[in-house]
Amino acid sequence: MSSPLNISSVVGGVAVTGGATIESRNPADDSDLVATVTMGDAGTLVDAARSAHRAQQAWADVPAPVRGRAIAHIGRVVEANAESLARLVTREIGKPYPEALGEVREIIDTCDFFLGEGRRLYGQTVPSEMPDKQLFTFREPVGVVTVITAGNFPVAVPSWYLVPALLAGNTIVWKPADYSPACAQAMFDLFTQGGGLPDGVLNLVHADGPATYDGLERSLDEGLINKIGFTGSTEVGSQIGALAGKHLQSACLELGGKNPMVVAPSADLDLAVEGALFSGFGTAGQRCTSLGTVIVHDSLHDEFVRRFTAATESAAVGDPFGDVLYGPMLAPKFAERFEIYLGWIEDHHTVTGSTGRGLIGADNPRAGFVGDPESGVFCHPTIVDGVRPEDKIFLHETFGPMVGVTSYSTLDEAIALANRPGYGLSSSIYTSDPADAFRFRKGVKAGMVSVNNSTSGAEAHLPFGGNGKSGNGSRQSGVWVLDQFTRWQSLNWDYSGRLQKAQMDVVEL
Ligand code: UN1
Repeated sequence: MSSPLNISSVVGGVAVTGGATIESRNPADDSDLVATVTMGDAGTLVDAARSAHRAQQAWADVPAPVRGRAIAHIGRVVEANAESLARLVTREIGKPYPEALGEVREIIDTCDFFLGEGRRLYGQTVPSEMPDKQLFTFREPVGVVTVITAGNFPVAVPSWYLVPALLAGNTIVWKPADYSPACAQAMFDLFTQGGGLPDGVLNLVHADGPATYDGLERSLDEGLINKIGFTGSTEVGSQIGALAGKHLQSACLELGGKNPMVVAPSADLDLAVEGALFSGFGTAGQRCTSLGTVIVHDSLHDEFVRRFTAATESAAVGDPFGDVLYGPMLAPKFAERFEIYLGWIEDHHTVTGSTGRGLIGADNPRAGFVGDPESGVFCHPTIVDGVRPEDKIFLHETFGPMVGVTSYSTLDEAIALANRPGYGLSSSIYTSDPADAFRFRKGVKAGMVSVNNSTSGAEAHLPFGGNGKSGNGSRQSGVWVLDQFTRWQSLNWDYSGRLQKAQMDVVEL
């Protein structure tokens, strides 16, 4: 057990001391204090936005390829510290160590991708409708970006915002989740290590939800913020989107999911079970891409449920540094919420997949358990068969280790079921029939579709994002995210030496 860290907000390169403190504890072992955090308030957020605002022009004036070099440097620093960062992720939020290492890999991949983008921040040359005139487009940074992130991916998902936003010449106020402050501090230290980023370019603010909302509103009123990047719940996302819209600024929203997996008649059943296990229960079901409901063809339903239950019952849950399918919930509040979701299970449902529901405790032990369930927040994996389209469990995200199962007879019916909850983040189909796969891709209203792979585990250079209740259509990752962090400026250059009027001085053929 390492000694606890003392951390606070960092504004303009200076630590902000004084104020209420909170603790961050290891969710697998409550006696392990990870960090004590001095919390900021709305004023801290406004100060950070002012600091970012002051630093923005100078950062935008740094040539984009040089900003790309700063990103390359960050990638190298993260790579050199990958294991210690991953260990901290596992310790602070309980994500199994191999997954945490994968998460750190995702930061490095993101840096690798964007370092080259510094030399490719292309605009266009565009023909004019008039002679002796040339048109151009340029990508300009939006200005100051406020980034508010969840703690289930406490380092990878922030990098999806931070890396491209910095590369494009923006400055940042980052408000991480209150249950992963140490991961945020470590990430901040790695990003600013070596002086690649001048003070004020990246600011870190620890604040609770109400203070954040208040600080955002005040910053928007002062005209300090030009974009909000938010990953979190659909409810909060819609409030953030409304706040940004009221001030004529936009938000990039990455929200919840109720991600469906269709198992078609020609599916490889073992592969489908493996995919369901990984995306249903990996990260204790606490990914936005986690599997919500398996929609399995009538002909395979019973066999699928039998194999899925058997695989789930033999998977270990426990110490996230051990060989487990998943560890504890991210923080106690997620276990409390999971108890509420368990309350949604109705009489007509059949519950399998674990030796009990809800929290794992000493009086309710589970085969394969390798941690101490008494000192951490661990939940049983729960398969709920027989869910119906009108059930709460079918319609709403249950951020935890719970997977619903229902059945279908025609592909159109499966697609309608997949779309019914109104989210639209990730989805998958298991089939060996290409026609099924293409029809599903076209019919499902999700931003991401997998064929013969699970709903989780998107690669870092494809567009990531959702529709409906999963977001406002914005996409992260790859070149597409640059549309979030830049705005197009057009240039109209007339070298004719006379006033040429568009739409009026028409050149006839
Ligand atoms: C999230 O849960 O917010 O595709 C992101 C995945 C991960 C990212 C999940 N690469 O499952």
